[in-house]
Order: sequence, then structure tokens, then C-alpha cells
Amino acid sequence: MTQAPVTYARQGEIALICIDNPPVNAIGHPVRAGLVVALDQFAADPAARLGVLYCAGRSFIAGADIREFGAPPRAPFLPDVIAQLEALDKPVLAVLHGTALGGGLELALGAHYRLGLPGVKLGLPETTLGIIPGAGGTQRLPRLTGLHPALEIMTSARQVAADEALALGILDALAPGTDPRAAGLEMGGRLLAQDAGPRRVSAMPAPEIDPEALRNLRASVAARFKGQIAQMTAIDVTVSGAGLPFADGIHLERAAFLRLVDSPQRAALVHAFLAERKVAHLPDLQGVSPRAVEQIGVIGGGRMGSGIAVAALLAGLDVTLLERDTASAAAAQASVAQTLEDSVRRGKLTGDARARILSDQFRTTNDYAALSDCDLVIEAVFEDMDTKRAVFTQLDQHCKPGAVLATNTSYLDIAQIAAVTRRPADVLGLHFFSPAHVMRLLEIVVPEGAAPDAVATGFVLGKRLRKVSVRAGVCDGFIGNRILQACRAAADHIVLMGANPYEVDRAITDFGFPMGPYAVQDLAGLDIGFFTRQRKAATRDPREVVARWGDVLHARGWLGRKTGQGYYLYDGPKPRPNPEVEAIIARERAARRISPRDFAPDEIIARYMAALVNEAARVVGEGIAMRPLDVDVTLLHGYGFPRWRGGPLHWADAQGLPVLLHQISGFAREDAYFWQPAPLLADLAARGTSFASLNDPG
Ligand code: T1G
Repeated sequence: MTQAPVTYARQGEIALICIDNPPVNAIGHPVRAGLVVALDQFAADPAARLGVLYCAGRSFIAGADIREFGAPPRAPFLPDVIAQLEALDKPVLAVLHGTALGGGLELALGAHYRLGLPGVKLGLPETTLGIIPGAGGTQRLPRLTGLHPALEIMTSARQVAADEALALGILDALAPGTDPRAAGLEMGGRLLAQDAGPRRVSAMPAPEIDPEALRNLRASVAARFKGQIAQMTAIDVTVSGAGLPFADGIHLERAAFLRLVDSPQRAALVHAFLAERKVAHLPDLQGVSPRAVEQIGVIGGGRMGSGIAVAALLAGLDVTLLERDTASAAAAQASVAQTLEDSVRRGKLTGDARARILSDQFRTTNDYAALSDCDLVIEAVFEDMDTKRAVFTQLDQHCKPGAVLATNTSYLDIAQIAAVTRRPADVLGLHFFSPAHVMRLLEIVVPEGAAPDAVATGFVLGKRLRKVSVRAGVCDGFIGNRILQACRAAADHIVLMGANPYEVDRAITDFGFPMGPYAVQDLAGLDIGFFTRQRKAATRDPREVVARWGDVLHARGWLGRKTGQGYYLYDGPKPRPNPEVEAIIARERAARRISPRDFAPDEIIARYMAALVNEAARVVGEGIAMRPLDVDVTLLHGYGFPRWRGGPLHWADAQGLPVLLHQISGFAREDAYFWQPAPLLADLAARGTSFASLNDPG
């Protein structure tokens, strides 16, 4: 019998209303119904003169239960529960600890006083889910903080620290300690002694509007959240409400909230939120105990290796970085020290903490014996099989039994690397994305025969490094890069047929990606594409259409940003198209006897996304990705897929799989080899079902 999520008790003249709904005290229907009962009990209890509203567990309420979205709303509705709370003729003190977010903060704003415990963070992050605060936040928060701080909090969705919340007037006081019940009793006693009565935020004066500040905010929000609707809606509702009686503002907010709850952007953003948490739920690892990891080794101090070292150091791990000689080791030391210095400058780390890391937690070496105590080693050397096999031979000799040996390779066959060791079951892939201390995606690549506890160790390390870890099978490019290659091929085919790279990049950025495929290649370096084409040439199917102009750019030494010239010229404030590129492409079209035609942005997107979804369907169908959500999370966190579209396979479901399959069939008339429909896509479309049906089979 699960305990009721809301309980009522009384100590002396103080009523104690406690919410206990693990893990984050989300306000689902049972909590709302329980609150109504408890508030009625408090109102009817003649001995109770003041109420304390608090939560058990690690945090105050984290918001409405987002799993209820999409289902028919069930009374009592949160705005009504909050109205009942605020209308009480006896005062209620809300005690906030942990994270008080969304509907949780809105409930607290309906109380008459608010007390924060140390470290508490408040916020209204609804716009990150494609909605707006729907329980009075747009109308009450501005009455406490003023209009612009409230708008900034809602549109940024940031968490407000305790001191700032006190300064803004959201909190009335801060209390020491970690026990919300005790803190509530203490401050409640003081309020009673002052004979404090209810103090309703809704009765406070509406906030002033500064037109100039509002114009600036609208402009910055429009630029920062291009394509998204919730942020601007939050501004509109808050500003309109400020000019209306409170009750009218609440109705305006509720109507807008309900519209957004039904929007595709809400479905996409909630999908993304839940998917990046589900992705670490791996049935075959249930009950598997990971190995302990406190000391790690990193092999290679280049951009990737030093980034991995910094990520581990910032997570509190002890790191020994091995380079081939003392000069390279010194360079790696300097690189790590500089990156940590950047973290200090950005306020992510104190100078003292940096000094302690460099003196106690980090060291470089060129002697493999120094890795003998490491619990886990990550190799990040040159992408060459012989080089990696040589490293793993050394690791096998020097690392202790049970150490997990990981490679950061982005495409090499991990089983081949593992084969040089006497412990292949301890070998897996940890594919970081550069810069490794910034990018959240981590592909945990699991070769056949990897020990479950080694895999579990990889996921625990990923969580410790605050990564979003996705399990991947072994193939060329694993999940993300393999899909990226298909997208690039589609883009090249579009350019071969007549579009120019700049039109393709613009269409892709207008769709919501931060950069288009050609700008990305300039960023990564055109030599990477050149080597990839060389590497694949020997095994390439003769039917595959491969653009060759990239080799011409490479031959001219145009490697992109690092040489100042590639698809774009980097000689001014903004990159600009390289005027020589189109002539090079035109020559290739002529050699292939292609008469170029125009491409509208929509057609560019249709082809690009069809190729992305088709390859993603292959990746899921082959078991390289466990579920469609694993692909979504990979593309969201490693490749800039627009989050407000949920991820490519969520997006595909929204388009309708039969529609996509029909498009692919049309494209196949030009290139039957590239546009072979993925069997999984064809099967799902034929059965009238969706990728989502594979995300939660249970
Ligand atoms: N509803 C349901 N489940 C939630 C949840 C929520 N609001 N928040 C978290 N969970 C689950 C999550 O899926 C995971 O489940 C577990 O709790 C731990 O979460 C009317 C309508 C609070 C900062 O947007 O930001 O209020 O994977 O892994 O890293 O205006 O969770 O264990 O099965 O993230 O410690 C507004 C969302 C809602 C806050 C904690 N609130 N949550 O982070 O743990 S809309 C939010 C978070 C709203 C009102 C509107 C974070 C966290 P599982 P976790 P964490």
C-alpha cells in the first residue's frame, strides 16, 4: 500500500502539510487531490492558526508531472488548488529546498510566505518543455519581482539561486539547516508571534512595464529561441496580464498554456526530456554492479585526450595522462592547465580548486607503468588501427586485472583492438565528442563479448562526467557519425544536381540546426572528409555516387577554418562563400553530364531528413542503437538536431512514416542504390505504426 502523497498533521497551532512523492515530488493528480483534502483539513481545524507546506525527500516540488501531458486533464487542476491555498483566511508558509520548479514554485507563490533552505534553486523552466507556466506563474511572479526579472526567469528557464531569490522578493527569508519541517516550525512560530495574516500575491499591484526593455527582451528572445513559440508566448501572456485584473490574467495564461500543451513543440520537447533519461535505462544491465572507478588513465594529450582528462578532473576523478615523450606530456599538461583556467574565468571553477586539481589530481607521464593502479583507461590517440593496437598491447601488460580499457575511436572496429589483449571482455568504446569537456554526448560502444559490468562501468562513468550516454553497437561510425555520413551524401547529391553548398547550409540552419553540413566540414577540417573517402574507397559499392569536389578543395590546401579557406572564406567578421567553389562543382557536374536544376529549401530539407531518417532506421533495425530514442538523443546531444523537434525519429513519426517512405520511393527513381528504403522504416509504415512504439515496448 503506497503511502498517500500528501499528509496533514499539526504541532501545537501549526499545521504541517507534507508532500512525499518520490523522486522529485512532481504534482501529479494524486498530489493535487491530496492537497485539496489537506487544505480543507487545515481550514476546518480550529486549533491550527498557521500552515507549513513542505516536501519530504531531496527536493521541493520539481513541477507538474510531465508524464500527464497529452492525457485528458483531470481535476482538480493546479491553478484551482493554488487559488484555494491563496484564498485561505489563515496564513501558509511554504518551505523550499532542493529545486522548486515550475508548478512547484507556482504553488509556493500561492502560499502567503516563502522560506528557502541553503542551496535551494527556484525556476519556471516550462518553456524548455514547449509550454508556459500554467498555474499562475506568469501573473504572480512579476508581482513579486517586477516584470523584467520575471520575464528573464521564464524565458531563460534558468534556476535562480537562493540569495538572488531573496533579493528579488520571491523568498521572504533563508533559514539554516536541511530540515524543511523544522525550519517551517521555527519561522511559523515567529509569524504566529507577529500575528501575521495571509498575504496574497494576487492582491499585490501589477508590475510596471518598461517599453524599451521589453523591446530589447523580445528581440533577444526571438534571436535566441528561433523557431520556438513558448518563450514569446510567455512574454505576451505576462505583459498582457499585467494590464488586466488578476483573474483575467489567469484566464489568459490558462488558455495559452492549454494551447501549448497540445502543440507539437511540447510533445517534442517532453519527448527529448524523457528520452535523455530513458536512454540510460538498459534492461540487460539491471542488477549488474559496475566496477569502482576513482583513478583513470588517458592515453594521448591532444585535443580529445586533454578534453577527456579535463572532464574527468572536473568530475573529481584522479587522472594520469600518458603521452609518448616528455615534450608531448608537457604540452598536454599545459593544455589541461589552460582549459581549467578557462573554466575558472567562466566561473565554473575557483582558482583554488584548479590549483588543487593540478597539484593533487592530475599528472602526466610517458611510462605505461604509471597506469598500473588505474581503474579505467581511455585511449585517445591517432585514428590508426596499428597505433591503437600498440597502445592496447601496452595497456594489457601494465594495467591491473579488472581495469576497464576503453578506446575513443570514432569508427575503428573495437573487437579488432580488443583482440590484442588477453582481456577482450574488459574492452569497450567510449566515444566522446570534441570538445570532450563540453559536449554532453558519450557513445558507449559495446563490442561482442564485452563484460556487462564493464559496460555498466562505462555508464556510471558517463553519469559521473555528466554526460548523456548512449549505448551503441559496433559498425563504421556507430550511431551518430554513420547517420551523419548519410546526411552528407544526401547533401552532396543535392549539390551535384544543382543546388550550391550555401543554399543547402541555409536550408539546414533554417530547419533548426546550428550549422549546415558544409560549414560543419569547414569547422572539423576538410582533411577529415578526404581521409574518410580514401579509407572507404577500397570497400565502396560501385553504385554509390561520391562527389569528388572535396578532393579538389583538399588538394588546394583548403581545409576550412584552420586554413582560413574551405567552402567558406574566413577573412572577415563572418564566414563568406568561397567564390571558387561553385566553379569547381560546376566542372564536376559537366564531367558527369549533369544539367543543374534549382532546389527549393523545402526540397533540400525533405531529402536531407529522409536520408537521415532512413539511415537511422537501419541503425535501429540492425541493433546498433537499442531504440529509436537512442538515435534521437544522439542527434540532439552530439549533432545539434533542434531540440524543439524532439529528435529525428520523433520528427519522422510526426511527419508520418508512410509520407517519408513515399518520398524515398520517389527519390529512388534517381538513385535506387542510395535510396533503398530501410527495412524497419518500410515495416513500420506498412503496419501503420511508429518509431515511438519501439521506445517503450514494455
Ligand atoms: N514530472 C515527472 N517526472 C519527472 C519530472 C517531472 N516534472 N522531473 C523529473 N522527473 C523524473 C525524471 O524523468 C527521472 O525519472 C527522475 O524524475 C529524476 O529526474 C503547471 C505544467 C528536477 C532538476 O521542467 O529539471 O510544472 O528517469 O534524472 O538530474 O506550470 O528532473 O528516474 O524514471 O532529471 O536530479 C516543470 C523537470 C514541469 C523540471 C532533477 N518542471 N525536471 O534533476 O534528476 S511543467 C520541470 C528537472 C510544469 C506548471 C507546468 C530535473 C530536476 P527516471 P532527473 P536530476
